[in-house]
Amino acid sequence: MDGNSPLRPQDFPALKNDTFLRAARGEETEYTPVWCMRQAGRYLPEFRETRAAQDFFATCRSPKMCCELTLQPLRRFPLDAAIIFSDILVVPQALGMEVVMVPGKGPTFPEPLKEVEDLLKLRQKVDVSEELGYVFQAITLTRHSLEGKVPLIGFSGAPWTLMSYMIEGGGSNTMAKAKRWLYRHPEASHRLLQLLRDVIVEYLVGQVAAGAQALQLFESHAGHLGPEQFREFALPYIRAIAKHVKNKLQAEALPPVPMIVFAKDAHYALEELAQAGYEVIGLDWTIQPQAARERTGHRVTLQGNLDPCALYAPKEKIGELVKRMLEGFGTQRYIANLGHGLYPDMSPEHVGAFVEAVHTHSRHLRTPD
Ligand code: 1CP
Repeated sequence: MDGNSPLRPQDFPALKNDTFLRAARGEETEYTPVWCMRQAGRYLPEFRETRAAQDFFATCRSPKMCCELTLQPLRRFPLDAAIIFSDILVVPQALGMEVVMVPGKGPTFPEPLKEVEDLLKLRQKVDVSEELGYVFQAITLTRHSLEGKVPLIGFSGAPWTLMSYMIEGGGSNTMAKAKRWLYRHPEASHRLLQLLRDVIVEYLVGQVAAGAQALQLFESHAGHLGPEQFREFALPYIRAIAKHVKNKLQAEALPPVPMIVFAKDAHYALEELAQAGYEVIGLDWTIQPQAARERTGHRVTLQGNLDPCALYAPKEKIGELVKRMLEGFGTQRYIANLGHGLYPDMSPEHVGAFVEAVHTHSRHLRTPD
């Protein structure tokens, strides 16, 4: 194998557009970088075609397919970052749980955790390279295939969000089963959260070793916790993940990468999140840009937060909403995004209008005539 093998995490092509990374690190940018959560997704006809008739998790296990799906939105839109196509639920699979994609229902665990004793069924020591090596290979292949166009973001679910899926067995409106554990079995809950934390740390470090240039931690179910439970069952793990990932990257002589935390609906904890060791705080659309800025100071870069449903609006309206959002966040220490992922019925054309509006208005705001 020569040094440029697409499956070797070395000799990557030089990065041509580092706007996203500079904004993440708090450096000045000449325009506002933009990417979209779920930019590789079912709203793209080419995504539906590639995914057709294939099992979702089989797709996740194919580095070639993950690479192709990651690149698809970049062929259409001048996005400033790519995010590796995968899913947060590959981590519970690595712990030994079965997760299947049920058409029309979503990801489902046939045997969710019911009793505290069920924790013993989980692998207590996970060989992350063995269980999740396919994600690392997908990252390496994609980083080579990107040809340095934009940086590649790696990601993981955060411990509480993964715990909630492992107990609920799938999506849930109330999270009642998972929250029941927090109230009735706090010690066992902490044991599970610690197990997840340790696997996530190794998983994220492995992603950087494979070629990821930034990392995002998804605490998508933060809003189901109130401030007290967030402080007890989510925040300490979010903090520990940033600290341990950074320490390990340094110890293993890997490049330091910016880390993003997206704790959906956790604006009650914004001040604490701003001090949790992340360079970037991802925001959902329920908080006003100015308020988020005031509450986080200038310690962190903010990312977000247009209501994804705003993309149903006519294109001119999208432009107006983007302009207002950019004015609210200001020109620096900011990465534009939606406040959550794109939905399958959204129009690619409107996604394009969103991306273009960010680039146009953000340049205009810097040099008003
Ligand atoms: O068949 C399909 O294509 C299913 C749709 C789909 C897609 C496109 C799922 C199932 N996962 C994904 C990819 C995915 N998931 C990415 C790819 C990269 C990109 O953003 O372009 C990412 C980052 C995720 C992360 C993810 N998966 C999250 C965190 C983000 C969020 O939405 O809050 C969560 C909660 C999941 C679980 C999941 N996977 C899939 C679905 C439908 C769900 C939600 C299930 C539920 O709660 O009901």
